[in-house]
Amino acid sequence: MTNETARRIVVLAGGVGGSKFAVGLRTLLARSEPMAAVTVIANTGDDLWLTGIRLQPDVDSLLYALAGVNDAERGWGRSGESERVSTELRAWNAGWPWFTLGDLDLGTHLARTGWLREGVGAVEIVRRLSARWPLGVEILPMTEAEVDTIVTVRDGDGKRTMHFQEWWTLHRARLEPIRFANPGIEMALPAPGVTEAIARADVVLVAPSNPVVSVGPILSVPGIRDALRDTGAPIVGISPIIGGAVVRGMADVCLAAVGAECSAAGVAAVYGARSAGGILDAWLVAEEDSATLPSIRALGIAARVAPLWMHDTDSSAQLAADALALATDVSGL
Ligand code: FO1
Repeated sequence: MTNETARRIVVLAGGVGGSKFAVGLRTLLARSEPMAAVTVIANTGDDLWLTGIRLQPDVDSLLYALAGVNDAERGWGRSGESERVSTELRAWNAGWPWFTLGDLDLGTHLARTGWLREGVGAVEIVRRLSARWPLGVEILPMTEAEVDTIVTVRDGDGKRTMHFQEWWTLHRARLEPIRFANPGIEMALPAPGVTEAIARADVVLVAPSNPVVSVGPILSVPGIRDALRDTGAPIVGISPIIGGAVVRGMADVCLAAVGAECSAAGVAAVYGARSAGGILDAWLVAEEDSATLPSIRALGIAARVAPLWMHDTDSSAQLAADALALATDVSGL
């Protein structure tokens, strides 16, 4: 297999589910297709400014997980973390007392913020951060523009808006979301390399991330949907809903806010069939959701059952193998 014929695989991903999937895909390819190249297009809607520094949570989750330095229990931040600075910030009443900035994690944010102030773009910043470890996967932010997700919640008989991170980390998504928006995203451009990666991909995979607040923002960047529509690559997604329930996080309340059913079929409908103006050619659902196969196929999306639980790297690698196998089948190769 020469480099020209080596497969190029693009993954659309959010934070935690995306990270596990990316690690599993890398593990699979290291065994079966070492020349394949993987580009993960990361959601940046979770990003925020806090005490003057810029955070990119989903990018950092992917970075840390692929580097093997992530805190797997918490699902975010660095392993072996300490919180001396965060304790001081609370003492100064600076930032958000409910939002922990670990000391090692702050190193990432300070490096990123310093480079941003020098005029360095997000793609180059992620490249510099990635260069520290042999990730074996390229991480690309979906855009270099700042398009933070803002949530409108019901507040009594009124409404209130807040940054996604306040809604998620302080309120734990308990405030009923009415709308998610990424102000300014309509003016944003795909980050350099994003549409090119999609155009020349042999396979595009949609990781089992939150379809509304993680994959949603990626699809909202002007130009990315068009690139997905036009690519010759089969596009295969993995349901983030197993047995009719979310695996973790708050996808259920997010789906309700956009009027979608919290099910494997409901998420497939949110993405839509590529043949009907959506993005999916095929969709992997868990055995527990095999009853939804006919309704997914009725949307014009090929559908197949596979084990979706990513308990460890082997099960994540097997999921990646099942997704690639489905991609091969739908592309008729
Ligand atoms: N999540 C929490 O639940 N509590 C926190 O204090 C927290 C801090 C934090 C700091 C940096 C970072 O990159 C992520 C952090 N997260 C925290 C997780 C974050 O909310 C998630 O990674 C995603 O943005 C939501 O999926």
